[in-house]
Amino acid sequence: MWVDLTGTWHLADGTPAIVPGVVHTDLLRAGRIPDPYLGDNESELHWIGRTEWRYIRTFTWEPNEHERHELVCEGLDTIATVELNGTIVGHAANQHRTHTFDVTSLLCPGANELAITFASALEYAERQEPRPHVNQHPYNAVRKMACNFGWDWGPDLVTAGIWKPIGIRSFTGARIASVRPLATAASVSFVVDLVPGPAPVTVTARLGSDVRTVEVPAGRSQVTVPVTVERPRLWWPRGYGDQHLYEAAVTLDGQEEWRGRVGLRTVELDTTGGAFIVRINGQDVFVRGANWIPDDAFPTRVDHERYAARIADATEAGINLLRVWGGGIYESEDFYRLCDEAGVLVWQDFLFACAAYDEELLWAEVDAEAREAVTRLSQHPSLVLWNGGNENLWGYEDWGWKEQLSDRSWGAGFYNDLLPGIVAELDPTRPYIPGSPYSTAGRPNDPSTGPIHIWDVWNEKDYLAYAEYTPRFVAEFGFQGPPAWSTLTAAGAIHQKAEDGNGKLERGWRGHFPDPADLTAWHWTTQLNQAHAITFAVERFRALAPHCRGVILWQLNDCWPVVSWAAVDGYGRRKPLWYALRRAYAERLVTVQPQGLVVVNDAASPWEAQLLVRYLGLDGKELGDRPVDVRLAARQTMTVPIEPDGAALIAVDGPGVRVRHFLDGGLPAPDWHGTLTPVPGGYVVDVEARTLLRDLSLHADRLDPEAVVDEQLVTLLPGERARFTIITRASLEAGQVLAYPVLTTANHLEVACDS
Ligand code: BMA
Repeated sequence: MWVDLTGTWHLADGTPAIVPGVVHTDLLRAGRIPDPYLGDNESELHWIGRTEWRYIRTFTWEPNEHERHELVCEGLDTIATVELNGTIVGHAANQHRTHTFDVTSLLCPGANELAITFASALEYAERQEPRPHVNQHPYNAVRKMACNFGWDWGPDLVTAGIWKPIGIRSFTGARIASVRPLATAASVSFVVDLVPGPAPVTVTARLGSDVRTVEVPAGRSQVTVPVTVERPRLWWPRGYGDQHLYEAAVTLDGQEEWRGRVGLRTVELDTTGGAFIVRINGQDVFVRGANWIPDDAFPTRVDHERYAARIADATEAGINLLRVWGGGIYESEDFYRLCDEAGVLVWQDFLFACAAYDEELLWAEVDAEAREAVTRLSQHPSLVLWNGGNENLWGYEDWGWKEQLSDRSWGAGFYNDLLPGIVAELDPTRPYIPGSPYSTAGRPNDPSTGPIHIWDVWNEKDYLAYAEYTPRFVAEFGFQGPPAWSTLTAAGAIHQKAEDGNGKLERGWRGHFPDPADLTAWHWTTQLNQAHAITFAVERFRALAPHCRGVILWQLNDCWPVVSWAAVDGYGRRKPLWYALRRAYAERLVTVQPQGLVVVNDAASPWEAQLLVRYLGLDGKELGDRPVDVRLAARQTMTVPIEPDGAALIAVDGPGVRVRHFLDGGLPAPDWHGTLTPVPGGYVVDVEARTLLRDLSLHADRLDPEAVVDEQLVTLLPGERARFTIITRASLEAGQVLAYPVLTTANHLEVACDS
C-alpha cells in the first residue's frame, strides 16, 4: 500500500512548492526570482545555492491494517534532514539514491507534518578536504549532479529539493525489494530480492505468455526465477532488426509487485587487440552515437514528452547510441523506456566526471547508489555498457592530479574494484569499463586502443586536424556553435561557459571563413563552421571502419540556452549541425577522403548502384567525370581512387546519393530564384540556383520562433533546385523568407551580404 506525498508542499516562508521539483522552479513559479536562463540572471541567483531550504507539508494519516510503514524518498537533492512530527527520522547526503526511513512508531492518526530541510550542498562540499576537479566548485565532494555546480556548457545554479517521488509504503510480512530481469537471447532470470517475512511465500514471474512459480521458504531474502522462451523474438538495436519487448511481471503470493518490459538479447564488448566493438546478438554494431547531458539544468522539468522529443532528435539523425555522461544523472525510467522502444543503445556512465574522488568520504554512498542504479536499469535491453566515469583515469595520469594527490585516494578503488564488483554481482549480463577514455593497453586516450576523447582539435587546432587521428573508437569529440537565432535572442544574452570559448570559435573559423562583420554573420559563420567540423570528423572516422568501430559526438543536447557543442539547443531547436549529422550518420555514406571516394554501407542489406562522380569548377563547369559501380555487402566499405586534378568541387550522384564536396574556397556572389507557397500547416520554399550555392539554409525561426524547417545546408550547382518545407502557424511574406539572412548560404559569408 502506498500513500503518495508528492504534490503541493510549501517552503518555510509559506511559498507554495511542487514536489517533485527543486527550489529554483518553486521560486520561479511564485514570481520570486526571474528566469535564470535569461540575460545575466544566473549570476544574480547564486545565493539560492548558499541558502538553507525547508520543505513542509501536512497530511492526514488513516491507520491501515499493515504492520510496517516506511517513508520512501526516491530522490532528495541533497544534504537533507528529514523530520516527521518534529522528530528527526534521518539524514541524507546523496541525490542519486533512494532513502527509506521506518516511520511506524511516528505516524499519528489524523494530521501529520513532514518537513525536510536542505542545507547548502555547495557549502557542504566546500567544507570537505579538496581534491582536483575541473570548473569552479568542488562538485566532487558530494554525491550530486556535477554539472549543477556549473560546467563548460552549464549554468551555476545549485539546486535543493525533493526531486523524485516521495510517499509512505505500508506492508506486513514479506515484500519484494527489487527485481533484476537478467536477459540472454532465449531466457530471462528474474532475480528477486525480498524483505523476508515469517512465513513461506510464492514468487511468480511472467514473461510474455510464459509463467513460472517458485516457493520461497520463510526468512529467505533472494530467489531466482528463470523463464525460458520457446521461440524467442530478439531485441535489436535500430538498423539491425525489431525491438521486440516482452511484457514481464513478478507477483508475490498472487499480488503483482513489479512490472516491466524486457528484451531478449546478448551484449559483448570485444576489446581484442585494442579494438572496441559493441556486439549485440553476435553482430558487430558500428556506433553512430551522441553524448547525452541532463536536458534541463532543473531535470525535474524533463517530462516524458521532452524525452520523446530529444530521442526523436537522436533517431531522426541516424543515432544508434546515447552515452549518458557521468557529470549528469541516472536518467528517469522514461528515458530508458524510450530508448528500449526506439532501439537506441545506451552507454551509461557511473556518475563521476573530470575529478578525483575521495574514496573514504564517499565509499558507502557510492556503493548504495551504484547498487540501486544497476538494479533499477537492469530491465532495459537498450543499456549495453556500464562505464566507471568520465575522464577521471585520464585526469589522474595526464592532468597533474597524481602529483597533487600524492598518496591520497582519487577513485581508483571505485573504478577498479567497487563498481566492477557491483556490476559482476548484480548484472553480469552487461560489460563494464573503468572509464572513458580508456585503454586496454597503456595510457588512457591512446588512439591505438579505444575509446578515446579528442579535445585538442577544438581547444587548440583547426578542425582539419581530426585527420591526424586514426582511432579505434571515439567516445567524445566536438566543436562549438551557437544556439538557433530565436533561442539566442529569447535568452537575451550570448551565454558562453567554456574557457576562451569565443576565442576558440574565432580560431576555428579562421582559414575557412572571413571574419564576420556583425552578429548575424558571426552566428551563421560559427554555426556553419561547427557543422563543417563535425561532418569532416564523422566522415573520416566512418571511412576508417572496420579499424574504427564507433563515434560518439559531444553532445546531442543542451540544458539551457548557451553556445555549446550540442546539435540541438537548450530550447529544443535543431542547429545546422543536426542536419549535417543526419547526413553524416546516414546508413549509406559516400565521402571524399584523401584515400579516395569511400563508400560506406552500414545498412542491413547489400548495396548495388551506379554512381556518377563529376569534377567541377566553381562556375559549375564540368572538368571530367567517371562512373563508379558500388557492390557492397551489408555493413561493408569500399574505396575507389579519384583524380580531381584542378577541380574545385566533386559532385557524386546516384540513387539516394547526393554529395557536393568542396576542394577549394572562393564562392561566387549568390543568386537564386525563389518562391514561397502556402500549404496546409505552413509553406514550401522552392529555390532554383543561378550560381553555385553552398549550404543553402533557411532560418525560418528568425521570423517565427516556433517554425521548423525540414532541411538545411543544401549545396546547389547552377540550375539545380531545392525545396524546403516550413511548419509554422505564422503568416510569412516572400520578401522576408526569400532574402538574407533568413535564406542564406556560405557564399554570403565570402561576399558582401547585400544580395
Ligand atoms: C569533455 C566532457 C565534458 C565537457 C566537454 C567539453 O571533457 O566530458 O566534461 O563538457 O569535454 O569541454
